[in-house]
Amino acid sequence: MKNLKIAIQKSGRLNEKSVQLLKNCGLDFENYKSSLITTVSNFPLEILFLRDDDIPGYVEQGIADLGIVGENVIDETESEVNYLQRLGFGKCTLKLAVQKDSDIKDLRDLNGKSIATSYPVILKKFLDEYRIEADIQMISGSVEIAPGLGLSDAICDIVSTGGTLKNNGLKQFADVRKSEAVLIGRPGLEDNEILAELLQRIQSVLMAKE
Ligand code: PRT
Ligand code: ZN
Repeated sequence: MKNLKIAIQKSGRLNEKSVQLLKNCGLDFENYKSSLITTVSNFPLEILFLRDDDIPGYVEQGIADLGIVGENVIDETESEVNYLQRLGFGKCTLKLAVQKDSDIKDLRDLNGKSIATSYPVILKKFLDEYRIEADIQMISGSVEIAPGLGLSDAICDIVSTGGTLKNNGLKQFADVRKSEAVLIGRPGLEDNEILAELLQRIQSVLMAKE
């Protein structure tokens, strides 16, 4: 049977835990930071190391069979992939936040205001659902400094401990979406035997942790 390919984050918040999960499944592989693809020596699997933003697209197109990525990235890229397993790490919440002394107290107060975010697709859907018309300012990083610089009235960004919001004089006021790392599969992979074996191992690792 042909090797499967799994895409995981090359570096960043999900890299280490993704690698650890695969190692805990008994998979033996070299984890050289410089190589973008590695072959597992004792299981029919290759590992691709990618930017997290690219993972859902690779899986949707079938270039990778599987991927480990945050649900927030899947939603933002609107990729058609199959959710196979929640993985219990990379937990965070996409939240709306404003400056501590802001007049914005609830969702309706966002009408006519500007919101900086790296998640314009998710934010637009959320605002539409609540019939709020706000101006979405797309920025790709350091979103938390936007209100202080006068670029926006509010932000929509990922929060885990809340420390970054606090350090930038911001307070959260609404949750947009919770997220964690998940295993995704390409369409059409459902009956694959290698996947079945890998899933069983992943589930045993997750159960042992509980
Ligand atoms: O290079 P690449 O594109 O692969 O990585 P990236 O920089 O886009 O993503 P990365 O590594 O920062 O995050 C990968 C995934 O981890 C995200 O898509 C989320 O699913 C998940 N995750 C979990 C987080 C956080 N926690 C998190 N705290 N992603 C980002 N953050 C950032 C957030 O943007 C904010 O700036 O951390 C800051 C807030 O953290 P606290 O603890 O101060 O609240
Ligand atoms: Zn990214």
